[in-house]
Amino acid sequence: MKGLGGLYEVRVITDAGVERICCRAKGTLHRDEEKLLIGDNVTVSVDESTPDGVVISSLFERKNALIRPPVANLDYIFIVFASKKPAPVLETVDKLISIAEHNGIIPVVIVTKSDLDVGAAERLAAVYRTAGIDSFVTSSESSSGISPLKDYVLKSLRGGRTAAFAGASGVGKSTLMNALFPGLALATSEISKKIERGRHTTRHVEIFDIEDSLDTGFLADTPGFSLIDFSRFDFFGIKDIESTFRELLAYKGKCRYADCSHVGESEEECAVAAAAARGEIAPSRLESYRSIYRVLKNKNMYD
Ligand SMILES: Nc1nc2c(ncn2[C@@H]2O[C@H](COP(=O)(O)OP(=O)(O)O)[C@@H](O)[C@H]2O)c(=O)[nH]1
Ligand SMILES: [Mg+2]
Ligand SMILES: [Zn+2]
Repeated sequence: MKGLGGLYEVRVITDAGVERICCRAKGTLHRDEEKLLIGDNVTVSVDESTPDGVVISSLFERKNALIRPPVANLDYIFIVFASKKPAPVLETVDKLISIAEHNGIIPVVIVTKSDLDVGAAERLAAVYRTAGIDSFVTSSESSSGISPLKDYVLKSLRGGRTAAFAGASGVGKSTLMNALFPGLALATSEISKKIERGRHTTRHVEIFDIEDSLDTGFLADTPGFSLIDFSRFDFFGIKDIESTFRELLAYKGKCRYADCSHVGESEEECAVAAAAARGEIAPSRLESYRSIYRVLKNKNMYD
C-alpha cells in the first residue's frame, strides 16, 4: 500500500480479517528487474531472523506497471489537470492517456479548479468526451461536480479494483481526493503553508482502502510529475501509437493509403485529417498524436 526507505506497508487478509503490517522485502526483491512497486501483490512469510518477524517473500506477476507514476496493477487512471493555475499542458495529458491505453488501464479525465475558469474547464472536458473518454469537471473550492465523480469512482472500484489519481504537481489531486473521501485527510500544499513547514505535498505513491456499502476498492494518490519527466516519450513503439488514440479507430482503413500515418495535412488522402476538419477529432488531440508520432519516428531511426 505504501513504502518508504525499504519499509513497506502490506495489506494482508488473514482468518482474523484485514490487517496492515509493516515489513521489509527479501533481498532479491530489491534487484532492478524485480523492484517492488506500490500496488504489487506479494506474499508475506514469517521469518524470525528479520527485525519485523515477517518479510515480503515473493512477488506475483503484474497486470501492468507504470514508470510515472510508479505504481502497479491499475484498472483505472484518473488523469487530473486544472482549468488554469497551473495552465494545462494537453500533450502531457495525451501522453498519459496513451500510456494508460497501451497498458490496458482505463483513462478517465478530470478537469479541476473549474471555479477559476468554468468555460475553459468545460471546453477541455469536451475535447476528451469527443475522444470517447469519460470526463469530469470539478471544483474542490465550490464542491461543484464532486458528487457525480464520487459515484463514478465508487463504481469503478467495485470488485476490489485499483485506481490512481495522476497529473502534474499542484493541479489539486490531493485536495480533490479529500473532497471525494474526507476520511483520507491527505496533505495538500495549502495545509503546508498553514503549518509553515517546507512543502508538504505528496511525495510517494500511497494506496488507500475505499469502502462503500458493497465493496472495498483501492485508490492511489501519486506525486505530481514535472513536465520534463515526459519530454522523452519512448514507452512504446511507433506501431502501437494509433491504437492508443481511441478516436482514430473509427477511421481505420479509410485513408487512401493503407499505411497512412495521419501526419500529412491532405484531407483527400487522410480520413483522419478530414475528420479533424469536420470537427470529429479535436485539434489538440491530433496535434499530440502527430507530435508523439514524430518523436517515435526519430527514435526508431537511431535504434
Ligand atoms: N481555486 C481552486 N484551488 C484549488 C482547487 N483544488 C486545489 N486547489 C489548490 O491548488 C493547490 C494544490 O493542491 P494539491 O491538492 O496539493 O495538488 P496536487 O499536487 O495535485 O496534489 C492548493 O493550494 C489547493 O488549495 C480548486 O478546486 N480550486
Ligand atoms: Mg498531492
Ligand atoms: Zn490517415
